[in-house]
Amino acid sequence: MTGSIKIETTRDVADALAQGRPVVALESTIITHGMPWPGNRDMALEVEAVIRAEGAVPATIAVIGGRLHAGLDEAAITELAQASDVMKLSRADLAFALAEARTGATTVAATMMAAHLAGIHVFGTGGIGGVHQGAEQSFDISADLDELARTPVIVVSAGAKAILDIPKTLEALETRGVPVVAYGQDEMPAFWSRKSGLKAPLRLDEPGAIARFEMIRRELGGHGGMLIANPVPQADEIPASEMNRHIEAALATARARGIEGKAVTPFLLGEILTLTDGASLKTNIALVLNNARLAARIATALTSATQ
Ligand code: PSU
Ligand code: MN
Repeated sequence: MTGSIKIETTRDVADALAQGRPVVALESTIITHGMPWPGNRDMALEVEAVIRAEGAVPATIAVIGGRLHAGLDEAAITELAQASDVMKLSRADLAFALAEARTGATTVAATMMAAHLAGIHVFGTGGIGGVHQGAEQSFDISADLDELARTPVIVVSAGAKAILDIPKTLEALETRGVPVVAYGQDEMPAFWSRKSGLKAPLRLDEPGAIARFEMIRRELGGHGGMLIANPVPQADEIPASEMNRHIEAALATARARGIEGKAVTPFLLGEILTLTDGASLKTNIALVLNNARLAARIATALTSATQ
């Protein structure tokens, strides 16, 4: 009984996919576990509007009552953004939520799986999961990294947060054969900050160049995903020097409270939000919008390249 999972698509997603027009996948964990209400709903709706303004169709991915959705309408997004007890679904739990008729938000890993199933090649988000600080003790390495290695979806992010060990995250991606491409600069961006102090493995400056790179990767075969690291716009950035002390404080609180497993990333995000007095949220929203715009342009370039 393979291939029997039905993906519920909105009409505009179904039409765009059938006609080979650009579609951009969006994750839902960022809505339910990454930002507080009502900023999370506003962000999710604005992101969709940005993608539409670029001539592409947004497809927010989530599991609602055991059904896998690619594309949610405004009412569904609003309901999800306010809901409590929503599961956080990564590769390990996606099938569980479908089997048990649960409601869950998809992480980068599970969103990539669903996007690939639906035939969507580009996905815009904020930050990916990676190798956590202290991973040599905790073994906490996000399933997002293995998903990038195996599933052929282009993920547009603002780099990785410094709540992660960025050098180890880059090493793990290199080991797994995942291209990491900084957009428009040599340096790897660090989410709230344009700079991380680390050179990115690769650099490209145009959506068309990313599409050409992707087409050659397809020809080579067995190509998996790639990570685009798009720096937050200058006007919205919070310098690393300022963020680092908040990150240190959040990590110390997490250690003191013994936060583990799936709870680590949402806990750190919530702590940092409080510590920055909401400033981190404003930057977070700005960078997600910026990534959505680039994702739509890459999806558009890819549809032209494949026609
Ligand atoms: N990083 C962020 N914001 C987020 C996440 C990560 O800056 O919302 C979410 C994404 O859904 C990502 C997930 O896929 O957390 C990673 O969680 P974990 O480290 O438990 O794999
Ligand atoms: Mn983890």
